[in-house]
Amino acid sequence: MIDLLFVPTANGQKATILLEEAGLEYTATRVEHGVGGPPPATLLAKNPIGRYPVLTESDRPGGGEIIVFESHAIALYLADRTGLLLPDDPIERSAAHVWAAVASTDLTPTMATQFFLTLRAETDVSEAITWIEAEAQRYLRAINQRLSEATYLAGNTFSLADLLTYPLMATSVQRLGGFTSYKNIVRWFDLVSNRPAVQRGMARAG
Ligand SMILES: N[C@@H](CCC(=O)N[C@@H](CS)C(=O)NCC(=O)O)C(=O)O
Repeated sequence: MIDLLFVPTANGQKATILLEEAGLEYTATRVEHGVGGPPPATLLAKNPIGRYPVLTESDRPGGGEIIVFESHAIALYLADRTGLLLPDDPIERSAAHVWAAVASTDLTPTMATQFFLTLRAETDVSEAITWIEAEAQRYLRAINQRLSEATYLAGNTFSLADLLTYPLMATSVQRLGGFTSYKNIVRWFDLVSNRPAVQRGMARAG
């Protein structure tokens, strides 16, 4: 049995659309997390960093409980578990890993920092905002260029790279303005938006 703890943010949406695309049965518990509040002990017992989403799989055939946190690790766990979400072709598979990493280690932290600087910071951080928004545009330009040469981020095959990127485009990136100028991202965004599993996952964590 798979249970997901999530907050309704892009990271939570990544986990729910991954689970929907993986076609696995799961329960999902939405947590209302106060800004800056201390993580509850029950969360820290599963994820010492104290962040959501967290996936727990219990009642496994081999026994024991598996706990996975970090949305990127959740994606890889579900790919291993199902044989889905990663292309078989080695060139596309390596591209899927590259663009999934761009989403997880570059664009996501950049957008999280932009969120804090623009919506939470209480002192003048305009220089830092200019810098972080230029960084975000740098990643968007690269993703837009990638999608000028391929249907999906991995190539011809839809993969976990698309799933880890999509919620960022649906939510965080919209804060920057100018989204529609990235024509290839918009074309890809519409394609991914039409997938029923993506729609279910977004609704579940919306
Ligand atoms: N790198 C983590 C980031 C997770 C993350 O930032 N989660 C946020 C919600 S989007 C959270 O739990 N924030 C609560 C906190 O930091 O106390 C992942 O990809 O799962």
